[in-house]
Amino acid sequence: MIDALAKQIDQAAYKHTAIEQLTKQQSFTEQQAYQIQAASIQNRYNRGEHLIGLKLGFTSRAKMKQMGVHDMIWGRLTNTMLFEEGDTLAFHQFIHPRAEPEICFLIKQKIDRQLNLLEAKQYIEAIAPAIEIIDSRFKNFKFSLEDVIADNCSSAGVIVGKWHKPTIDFSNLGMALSINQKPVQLGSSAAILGNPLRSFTAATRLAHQYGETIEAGHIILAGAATPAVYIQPNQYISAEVEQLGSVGIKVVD
Ligand code: OOG
Ligand code: MG
Repeated sequence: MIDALAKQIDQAAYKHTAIEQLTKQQSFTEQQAYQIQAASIQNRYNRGEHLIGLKLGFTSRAKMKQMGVHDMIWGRLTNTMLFEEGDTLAFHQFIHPRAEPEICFLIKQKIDRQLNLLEAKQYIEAIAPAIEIIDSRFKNFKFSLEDVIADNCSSAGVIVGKWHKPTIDFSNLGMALSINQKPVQLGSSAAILGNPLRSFTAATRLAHQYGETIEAGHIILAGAATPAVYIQPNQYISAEVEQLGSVGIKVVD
């Protein structure tokens, strides 16, 4: 069951074609959903992709409310999901992409256990503003918590801005998502579990619980501070974070 569902969701992502929710075919638990995610990402590794970090999702009330779910989730980021400023996002390679303003951590040293808030900063090399592109493989972007976990938490793209030393206090920074330089969502980093550092420690807990090691050079996305916004070709998408600056990317057909 796990492998068959994993193959379906991987193919939907690979062919950027929406499918019915997996839970409509077969019910499964949250734990099995993470097994489906792991098996589906194995298909990517078999195609030559590699892990570059982890992402947390539903770490803000705004996101939980938008998507009608009740719990934090985590997913895996691979090298083909990474874009740089100056690249373009090809709309046709997605299904119905949405953008979110995020904060990204760069890992300084290997982490193979749960960290607490006091020690966490020693493991962070740098922080940056980021845009996450999510693209549910399910029709109409509708899913249950189990579905979205199996779907690697809708992960599809990450654009990371300039790195900054983690010495600044990033617990309550203004954040915005803009389209064509016009803000469409406004929030604060405090919306992310009260402090994005909590997302980081949650990532260390979940990675440890599920047997993933966080390596030096990996990135961790803390989760969106605001609801996600659908994007379209010919738009310029940017995220601004107070004190960290902005990052942007152009969407083409
Ligand atoms: C799931 C991904 C959520 C976030 O930052 O909260 C997420 C989704 O909304 O499709 O990436
Ligand atoms: Mg996100």
